[in-house]
Amino acid sequence: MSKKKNSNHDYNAEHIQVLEGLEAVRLRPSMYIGSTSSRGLHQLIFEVVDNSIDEVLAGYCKQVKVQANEDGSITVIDDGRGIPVEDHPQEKRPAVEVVLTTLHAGGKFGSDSYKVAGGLHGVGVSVVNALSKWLEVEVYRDGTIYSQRYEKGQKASPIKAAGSVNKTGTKITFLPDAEIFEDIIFDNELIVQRLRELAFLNKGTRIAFKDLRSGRSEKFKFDGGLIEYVDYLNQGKETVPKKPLYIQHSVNGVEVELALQYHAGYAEVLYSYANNIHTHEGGTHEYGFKVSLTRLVNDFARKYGMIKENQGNLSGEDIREGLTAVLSVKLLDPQFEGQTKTKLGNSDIRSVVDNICYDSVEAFFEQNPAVARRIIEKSIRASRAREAARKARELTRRKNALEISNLPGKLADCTSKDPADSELFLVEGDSAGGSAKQGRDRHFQAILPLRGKILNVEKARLDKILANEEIRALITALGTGIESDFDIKKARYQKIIIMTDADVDGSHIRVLLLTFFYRFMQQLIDSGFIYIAQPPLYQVKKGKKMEYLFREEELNKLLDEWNRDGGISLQRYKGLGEMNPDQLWETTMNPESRVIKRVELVDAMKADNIFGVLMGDKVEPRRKFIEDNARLVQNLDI
Ligand code: 0RA
Repeated sequence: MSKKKNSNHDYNAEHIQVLEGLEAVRLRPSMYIGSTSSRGLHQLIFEVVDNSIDEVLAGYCKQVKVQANEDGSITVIDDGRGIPVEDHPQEKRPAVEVVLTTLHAGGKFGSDSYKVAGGLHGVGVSVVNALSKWLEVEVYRDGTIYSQRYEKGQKASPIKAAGSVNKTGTKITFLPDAEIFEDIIFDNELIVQRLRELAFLNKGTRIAFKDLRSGRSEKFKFDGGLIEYVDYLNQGKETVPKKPLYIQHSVNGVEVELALQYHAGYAEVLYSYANNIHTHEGGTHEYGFKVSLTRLVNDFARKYGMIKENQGNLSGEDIREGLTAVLSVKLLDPQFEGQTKTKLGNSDIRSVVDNICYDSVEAFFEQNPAVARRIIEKSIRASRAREAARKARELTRRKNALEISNLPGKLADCTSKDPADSELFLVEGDSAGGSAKQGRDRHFQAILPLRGKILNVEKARLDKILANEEIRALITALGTGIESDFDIKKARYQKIIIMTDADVDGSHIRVLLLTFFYRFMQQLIDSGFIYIAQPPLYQVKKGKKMEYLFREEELNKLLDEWNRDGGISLQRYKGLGEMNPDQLWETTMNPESRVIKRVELVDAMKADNIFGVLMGDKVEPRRKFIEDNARLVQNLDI
């Protein structure tokens, strides 16, 4: 406001508007990038990358490089046309300045290529500029290198020619402003995941990442695009058809791309995108795809006589059991709706996608009747299993209602009835279960021993899973119900602690349990209720001194400190059962002294892939994965 008063003296009117624009961004950053947490911080990179991808979509850019620099800044380089440097006709100053200092300026250059518009996305590089301590731009255009520097969104140097060059493109380097963001440390994993996704979605584009500090470097280029995306998601699984079915088709300026493939498991994985934005909440394109697939499979099932006239249709859910599909649409004016602005709203897209998908998948079914039959058979089996599961569930529910206490016999429950301070330990084996029961604080700690390997839930269907005794005991103990009946408010414990041996069997049972939670009770993970206990690996004694150690490195360090020669006694715990109840309490269960790790789901896509590899049908990739990532599984970076 005060600046407006001075406008006659210091600035021309246009200039003030610009200043106010970027100041508004600094004042309320969350309005432009969603938040000032890690998510918002990464949004800065993706914002710049999106601009480069716009150049890809316009057909002028083949590669994008992202580099994390030693000083914490980020560089994004592309080989697009380069941001124009000529004077902007209305603003009468270099266009690159307008782009970097005016909100939503990107769209002003009126092109009819696909661009992301509105909402959180596509707010423009000016927002990145406003929220950076400094930003430097280099433009390669007309054989010349132009460069300019900004500080907190404001021009710090005029644009100047700095030599000649025989390429075109844009290089933007920025350091996020620590006054704005809670933390300005980037997470390479998040960056790499988004870049990989963009490479899948924009086939043939080279997208690279390099971290100059850690030396990590990744290069992506997928000529198969969505086909390779589905291959990646179905890695390690038996699939039908062998190669994903792929469709690419444009109608009235809308480009539709789809890749799909069934796998032998039961999970449905459907990712949809509009202009490279992951539409988590679905929308018209996803709906169009779903209704077309349901109609088509039913049409063929009737044509082949696989469902009879007097039988009802297969449901969409049944038809999508075991389906992995990625749908990507590109359109001129995407409308993003929904709570997180990730639902495509354009109503005309529904029938466009419906028609394209129906016709193309129909043609595929005509040419591959054996595949069509297998898909229909799978859907029919899913439908029967769903009916069986419904009955089984109903039975469990009725039983619950009738019997006052239906808690499993081997559960040693806690006395507290307040879920917020109740803990449930899932313990491998009866002997460790016995020690845990004796060692625990029965006031708030419950113990459920789980015998042997529980069922492989990735490979089994819900009806079979519900028939498994261990799983039923677990579900009843938790009190939440399962899948569609799941209700987090009914959870009897808000800490569920998986306590297994630190060996291969232990890590297997842990992965099985996590897969189970992930598939059927994901909210428990999302709510942060799932934990992993960390039992010690060694006990070392010397005279009156005694230490528990959790890692081999700690052991070596301590042995050096205590002087390896005489008087040291070392016990290596091979299993929980080797600890007596007091030791188990002290090292692993006592909230005062224990370490437990909370399980977090960083990225659903990655988790899906990892669970697929671990739990899928092919043995080889699973074994390799466990061998390669023994630590990862142990640390649960998933
Ligand atoms: C405005 C207009 C044009 C391109 C760009 C901006 C542009 C922005 C960024 C940001 C990162 N990389 C970028 N590449 C291009 C169109 C250029 C023309 O018409 O020549």
